[in-house]
Formats: sequence, C-alpha cells, structure tokens
Amino acid sequence: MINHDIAKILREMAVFLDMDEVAFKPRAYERAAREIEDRNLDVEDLKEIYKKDGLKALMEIPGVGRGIAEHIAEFIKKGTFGEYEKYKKKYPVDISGLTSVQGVGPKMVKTLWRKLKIKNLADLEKAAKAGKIAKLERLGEKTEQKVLKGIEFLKSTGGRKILGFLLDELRGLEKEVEAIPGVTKAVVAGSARRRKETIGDIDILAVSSSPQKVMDEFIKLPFVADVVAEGPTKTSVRLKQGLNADLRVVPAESFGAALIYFTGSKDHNVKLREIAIKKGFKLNEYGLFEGKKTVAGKTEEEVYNALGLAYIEPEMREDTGEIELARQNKLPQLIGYDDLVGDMQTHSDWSDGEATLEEMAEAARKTGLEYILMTDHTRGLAMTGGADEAKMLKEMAAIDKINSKIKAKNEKFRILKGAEVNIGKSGELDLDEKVLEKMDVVGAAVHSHFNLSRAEQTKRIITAMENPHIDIIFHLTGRLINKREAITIDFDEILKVAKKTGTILEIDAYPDRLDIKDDFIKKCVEAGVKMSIGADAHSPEHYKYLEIGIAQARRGWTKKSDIINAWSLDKMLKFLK
Ligand code: DGT
Ligand code: CA
Ligand code: CA
Ligand code: ZN
Repeated sequence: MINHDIAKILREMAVFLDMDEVAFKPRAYERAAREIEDRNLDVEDLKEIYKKDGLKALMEIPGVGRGIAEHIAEFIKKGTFGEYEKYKKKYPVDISGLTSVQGVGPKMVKTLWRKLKIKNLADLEKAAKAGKIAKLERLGEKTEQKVLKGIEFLKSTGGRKILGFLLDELRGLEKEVEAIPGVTKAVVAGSARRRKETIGDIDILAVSSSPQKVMDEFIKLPFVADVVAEGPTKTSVRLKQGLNADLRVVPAESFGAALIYFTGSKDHNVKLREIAIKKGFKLNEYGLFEGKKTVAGKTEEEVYNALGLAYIEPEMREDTGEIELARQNKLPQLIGYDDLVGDMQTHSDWSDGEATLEEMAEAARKTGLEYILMTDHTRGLAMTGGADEAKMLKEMAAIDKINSKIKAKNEKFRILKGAEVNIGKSGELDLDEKVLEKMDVVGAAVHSHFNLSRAEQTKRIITAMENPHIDIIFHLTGRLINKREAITIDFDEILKVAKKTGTILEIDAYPDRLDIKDDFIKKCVEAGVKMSIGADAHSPEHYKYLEIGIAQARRGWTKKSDIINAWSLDKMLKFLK
C-alpha cells in the first residue's frame, strides 16, 4: 500500500513546486511518481526495498535522485515528509480531489489557485457556476462547461474507486492481514472478488480461532487511518488511501459459507438462501445447516454442491441467470486468467507510449505473451504524435527489423503491425488504405465528437466497421469510468453489422476504460460476435492490466472461443483474413 501513498504525495509535490515556479523539479517528481505507481507491489514494496538496501536502492528507481529518495525514506519512517508539510501549509489545496475531475490537470490546479484561490471541489464548483472560470485566460467557456460536467459526473459515482488500479494494493492487503498472528488465511471478498469495475469498499475475510486478537492487531496496521466500528467478529476502518475496509473473522469450518456470503452479490445470496429454505436447510455466513447439523461450510464448492448447484465463479455471481445454469450443470467454461496468447492494443514511443518498440515487446514476452499488436495512433490525434503514412511506414519497417532479430535469436515472439486509426466525425479514417492494407491487424476508435446523436454516432461507427481494412473497433463507447460518459449508440445495430462484417469488438483492459461493458459482452457472446482483449498499454508495466480485461470478459460470460487473442496466432490471423 505504501507505494501508492508515496506516488500520490510525490505527485502533489510536483504541483506544489510548480505553484512555486521551481524549474525542472516538478517534472522529476512526476516521473518518479509514475515509476513508483507502475511497480508491482508484490515484489517491489518500497518499504521493503528501503529496509533492505537503504537510500541507494531507492535511487535506482528511474527518476529518483538523492533529494526525492530522502523524502521517500522520511515518508516510510513518519508517514509524511517535512518539505511536503511545509508546502501543504503554504498551499492548502486538495490536489487529488481537484484532479479527479475530468479535464482538471496539475497545470489547471495551479492557475485556479493563483487566480481564484480555489482550494477544493466545493470552491471549484462555486467558481464554475459563477462563470469565473470562463473568464480566465487560456481556459474559457468550453473548459468551464467541461469542469461542471466533470463535477456532476464525479458526484454521480458516489466515491467508488476503480478496481483495476487497486489490484496490487489489495493483494498487499491480503498479505498483511494474513501476516497477523493467528490468521491462517485472508481473502478480499465483496465486489472486488467479483471483479466489478469499481468498488465501494474493501471486504476482507480472515480465518482465525482468536478473532478478537486479530481485530486488535488489524486496527494497528499502518495503512489504517481511523476505526469506524469495532466488534468481536467485524471491524470497519477507514484506510489512509480513502476507502473503507470491513474485516470479518470466521473459524475455518465456516470459511466457504462466509466467503460465499461476503463475496455476494446480495441478489445472488438471496437466491441461494431461498434454495436452501426449499430444501429444508438454513444458509448463513457460518454454514449450511439442517436443524443443528452442519451440512456444509468449509469450502464454497461444498456449499454450492449441497444446494444442488455446480460451483459458480465469483465473476458470475450477480443473479443474472447463473444460478439456473448451475442447477442444470450448464455453466459456461469461462476464459481463464492464463488463456491470453497475445495483446491486441499496445502503444510505443512512436506515438504517445513511454517505451520503445523493443521495450514493449520485451515486457510482453516476459509476461508470457507470444505476440503484441502494435497500434500506435494516427494523424488525427496530433497531440499523441499520431503518424501520417510516411511515419507509419517507417515504424512498420522498424518492426520488421525487430522481428527479424527476434527470429535470428530463435525466440518465439512477434510484433504484429497495426494501428489505432482515428474515426472521424462521419466515420472517415485518417490513414490511407494503401498503408492499412500492409498491416497485420487494424483497429479503429473514436476519440472526439462524443456528443453526436445516437443515430449519427451509430452510423459513424458502422461506416468504419464496413471499411474492409478495419478488423477491430477499440474501446467502442469511449467512456472513462468516473470521468466521461459513454457515447450513445444503438448496440444491437452495431452487433448486427459486426456479425455481417466479421468485425471484432475490443474489451479494452485499461482499468478506467473496461470498454465494452459486461452486458454488451454478453450480447456479443450470444450473437457469436468475437472480441479481443487489449491492454491499451502505454508503458511496459501496463500489461498487468490484461488481468482486469480478462475479468471483464469473464463477467460477460465469455469462453476462450469468444476471444480471438486466446487462440493461436495462426488461427487468429486466418480468422481475420
Ligand atoms: P460495494 O462494496 O458497493 O462495491 O459492493 P459489495 O457487493 O462488496 O457490497 P457490500 O460491501 O455492501 O457487502 C459485501 C457482501 O456482503 C455483499 O456482496 C453481499 C453481502 N451482504 C451485505 N449485505 C447483505 C445483506 O443485507 N444480505 C445479504 N444476503 N448479503 C449481504
Ligand atoms: Ca464491498
Ligand atoms: Ca462492505
Ligand atoms: Zn484510443
């Protein structure tokens, strides 16, 4: 958990330094924050690194010089550092709160503070409603409208957090709870275990025969901010990172029943309990009982089976038909977390990615993938350094070279040539077909004109799908979870066309996209429309997000046969031809 906190505080430092007109340093802090955030917490907890190898080890992180390393060390010891506290007094601004609004970045936070003394979301809303932001130089009417919309949207999310960004942290949490003396097992349950897009809180289930002792230790853990409610079997705390966490402790013989109960969903649980009652049983978090006799409780499987059901994967437990299928033993064999062979959306520094083609390929190969589809942006997205035809051809030549090198080394890996072509207002593409023709697989996506009517939006996408060079539509609805709403489309119409043209619809695995959503995925499965999963990787660390993309696919009940990059490369390419 500490990596997350450190990254956050360094990011805030960058803004403070910028407010202070310090040159260069803000960039360095931002870079360090990004590097730390992208680390895999399991193996690279900064606290452990520092304890083991001291300041020098911290300085090995790209972007971390002596100054920043010393701040990190101080943070590890004290939970904050002097210079940060000094700035915090000078600039009492809720930076993370403000930047959580779509369209508000660090630069704007600085301007808002300087010109309008805006400290927090409430100030921001007031100023925007009073038309004060529109009057600021370089911001204007459009920005003000965007800010107001962003605030509205943020309010509607009710403080839920995006799960994909928290997975490492949750695993760290499980480990810390499991390390409490007397705990034999700790699992995060609730919506996180069902792999919902966002979570309202964290539900931890621990097994122990001495619950009170476990509770006493739990509230002392360093990431706990304060205790909300304390009891012998359930404790609620607020974590420093903002979410609440509930800890429940149960004896080993109840673990399965408790895990079912606290995994939910509530609707799923209610159905299970009805089934139990019909069979003359009683089901609760302690077990499945017939009178005083325990029928099942130790494992989830045992409880489901005793209810006459096959085991149901957590990602399916939403009471949307899974219980009926489990009763007939007709549940789909969901795609597995190890089933992806390649990644279908990667960016490099040829457009807005942070790493070179080689670095991205190497990172993907290390995670066990056999190929990546390189999909750098095209001309229409100028701010990403999108390529025109000449640049794209150069990149493709560079890819050919790398592939030959890999081949010469007898390694099994390949970079497929592709692009993320921009779809214009009327469905037109921004790269010549003569170039598209030479690519292995081509994706296209919407990145602007989000407010067209449903009919226009649908027609626009269909036009792109009907182009014979387009294989995949990336992040179909353009939504950003907690930030930007999806465009309105007639999904059934798009599905019909996809069926006809053989167009693939992407499940974008980047945690704040997860686009398309579970209900659309289910419709694809039913219609036989194939999907791809893409990390939308902009740095080597982003391949880890494929996991949450697979989770999304599983929540849409997909099998291996529904996802083209779970097939062999040959089969996939043949299918797209
Ligand atoms: P969240 O926290 O809003 O993301 O969603 P959940 O599903 O994690 O909900 P939460 O934290 O309120 O409760 C965790 C689980 O505990 C929930 O999935 C099912 C179970 N649960 C909570 N309240 C009830 C209830 O009133 N009845 C039943 N049957 N189960 C409940
Ligand atoms: Ca929960
Ligand atoms: Ca809860
Ligand atoms: Zn895109």
